[in-house]
Amino acid sequence: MKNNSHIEDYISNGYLIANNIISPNELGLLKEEIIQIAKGKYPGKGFNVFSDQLTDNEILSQILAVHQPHYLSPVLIDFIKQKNITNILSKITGAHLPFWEGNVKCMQSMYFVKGPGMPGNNWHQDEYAIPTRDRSLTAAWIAIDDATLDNGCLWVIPKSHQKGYLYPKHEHGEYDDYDYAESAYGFNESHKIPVPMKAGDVLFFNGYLLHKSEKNTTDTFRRALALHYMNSYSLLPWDMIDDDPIALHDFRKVIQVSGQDPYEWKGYEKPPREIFLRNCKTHSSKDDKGIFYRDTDATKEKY
Ligand SMILES: O=C(O)CCC(=O)C(=O)O
Repeated sequence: MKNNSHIEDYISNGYLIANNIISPNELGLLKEEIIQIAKGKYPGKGFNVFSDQLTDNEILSQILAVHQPHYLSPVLIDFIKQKNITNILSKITGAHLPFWEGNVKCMQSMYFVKGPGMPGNNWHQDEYAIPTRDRSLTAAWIAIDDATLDNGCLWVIPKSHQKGYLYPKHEHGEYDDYDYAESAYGFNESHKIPVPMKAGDVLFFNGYLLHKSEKNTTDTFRRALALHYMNSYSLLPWDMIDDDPIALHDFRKVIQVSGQDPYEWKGYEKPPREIFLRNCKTHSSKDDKGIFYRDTDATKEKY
């Protein structure tokens, strides 16, 4: 990657696949690291929930996803800065913006383990949760295993990001197939396409692009690492505390990965030494989100 026509395609379609840019060795590190994290390798809060008696597969079978694993794991931080990924991000993240110079920062990681029978995520747009000010939110979704129609690969609706419209969300009621998260509605699904991928491929997509994944109906894992990035010039009003003026709020638990951070002078916030586990299979109640909370009241309040 990536010549100008790839960049034009990304701006127009809202997604781009880069084949084979993560090596088997790197994938092996990722597979091992999630087991180590789950077994409590790193001091911190959030993962003392599995018995020592369980096998690796028994532990992994209980995890749908781990949020912000890079808050604890240096291996995950290395992936956030992986050069093949950041080179592409430096060309596409703000390619729709005038005067953009390739500056990119990362604010989120999510490690999907998604074992046998684990549900998909219904239609959504990532900007709904992570609001950039310039529509620059960009996911890099790394296939750690082959992602297939049967094990729950992603689906996208090409060009659905174009207008920058955030669709409303509601409870979808299909809890045998999708997790608890509300689904977007009010659009035409007829142009949806599946995005099967080989292990080592990376799907990049814009934060307004409608996408979903399906349930894993196989007996193996469908692991993937989703990393989220944005233009460093945009403030990020995310994870706010109550009396913060929204116009100035700027989430600073970020990692600069390309170019200069124009707001470097603000400094960076150290993330908490904690990660969040999503273990939901199927849910009938919106309140039962299947998240193991860590023990402190602070986290219960926040999440
Ligand atoms: O990996 C999945 O199953 C869902 C990922 C997703 O929707 C996302 O990263 O926004």
